[in-house]
Amino acid sequence: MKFTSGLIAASFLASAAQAHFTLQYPQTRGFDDDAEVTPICGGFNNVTNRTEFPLGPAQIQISSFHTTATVLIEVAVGIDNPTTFSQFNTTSSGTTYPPLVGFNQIPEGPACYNVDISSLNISGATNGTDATILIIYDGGDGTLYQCADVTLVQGFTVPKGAIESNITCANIASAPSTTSSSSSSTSAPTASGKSASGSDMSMTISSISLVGSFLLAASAYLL
Ligand SMILES: *[C@@H]1O[C@H](CO)[C@@H](O)[C@H](O)[C@H]1NC(C)=O
Ligand SMILES: *[C@@H]1O[C@H](CO)[C@@H](O)[C@H](O)[C@H]1NC(C)=O
Ligand SMILES: *[C@@H]1O[C@H](CO)[C@@H](O)[C@H](O)[C@H]1NC(C)=O
Ligand SMILES: *[C@@H]1O[C@H](CO)[C@@H](O)[C@H](O)[C@H]1NC(C)=O
Ligand SMILES: *[C@@H]1O[C@H](CO)[C@@H](O)[C@H](O)[C@H]1NC(C)=O
Ligand SMILES: *[C@@H]1O[C@H](CO)[C@@H](O)[C@H](O)[C@H]1NC(C)=O
Ligand SMILES: [Cu+2]
Repeated sequence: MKFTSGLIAASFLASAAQAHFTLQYPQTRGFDDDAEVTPICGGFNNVTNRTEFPLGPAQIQISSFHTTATVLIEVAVGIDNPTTFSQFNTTSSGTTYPPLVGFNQIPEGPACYNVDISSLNISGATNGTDATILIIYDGGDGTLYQCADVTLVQGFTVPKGAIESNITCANIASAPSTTSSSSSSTSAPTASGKSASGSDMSMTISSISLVGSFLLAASAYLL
C-alpha cells in the first residue's frame, strides 16, 4: 500500500518535471504532455467539465517548465465547443476582439495574469455565458495548447487558494495590433514580484516572429 502510493507520487513528480507547462487555474479541459502540441486544445476535443469563472476581474495561473517561454491567452465566448482559432478572436457577428493576454515572455516557474473578460466588450459575454479560455505557449519545442471550459458569472471571484498566494499577477496589455505601435507595454510576469525588465527590444522582435509562427500554425490548422 505504502509502496504503491510512493510509486504514484514518483510518477506524478516525473511527469511534472517533464511537462512543458501546466494550467493551475482555471481547471484545464485536460492535460496530456505528449498531445499538448495538438491544436486547438492540446488533444482534448470535447468539453467535459465547465467551471464558473468571473465575467469581470479574475486571474489565470500557469506553471512553465522552460527557461523562457512565450504565452498568448485568448477566449471564445458563447460557443459550446469552439473548433477554429478564429472563434477565439471573432464574434458571431464578425467583430474581432483582442486576446485576453497579449504575447509575453515568462521565466520558468509559476506565471499569473490579471484578466477581465468583460473589458474585451464582447457583445455576447453576459452572466451565464459559456466560454473557453485558450492558452497558447511556446517554450522553444513547438506551439502548445491547453483549454479551460468555463461559464462566465458576473460577481463571481476567483476562489481563495486557486492562485498561489505568494506570486504576483501581471497585467499584460493586448497583443500589438497590426498597425504597429512601438511602445507595447508588455512586461513579463514573475514569481518573485520583481519586474523582469530584460531587453524590451528583443522581446518585441521575438514576439513578432512568434505572432508569425502562431498564425502559421493557425492557418495550417484551418487548411
Ligand atoms: C467527442 O465528440 C465527438 C463528436 O460528438 C464524438 O464522436 C467523440 O466520440 C467524442 N470523444 C470523446 C473522447 O468523448
Ligand atoms: C471534473 O471536475 C471535478 C471537480 O473538480 C473533478 O473531480 C473531475 O476529475 C473532473 N473531470 C474531468 C474529466 O476533468
Ligand atoms: C484572428 O485569428 C485568426 C486565426 O488565428 C487570424 O488569422 C486572424 O488574423 C486573427 N484576427 C485578428 C484581427 O487578430
Ligand atoms: C471597451 O469599452 C471601453 C469603454 O467604452 C473602452 O474604454 C475600451 O477601450 C474597450 N475595450 C476594447 C478592447 O475595445
Ligand atoms: C448571475 O447568474 C447567477 C446564476 O447563474 C445568479 O446566481 C447571479 O445572481 C447572477 N448575477 C448577477 C449579477 O446577475
Ligand atoms: C510559493 O509557495 C510555494 C508553496 O506554497 C513554494 O513552493 C514556492 O517556492 C513559493 N514561491 C516563492 C517565489 O516564494
Ligand atoms: Cu516543452
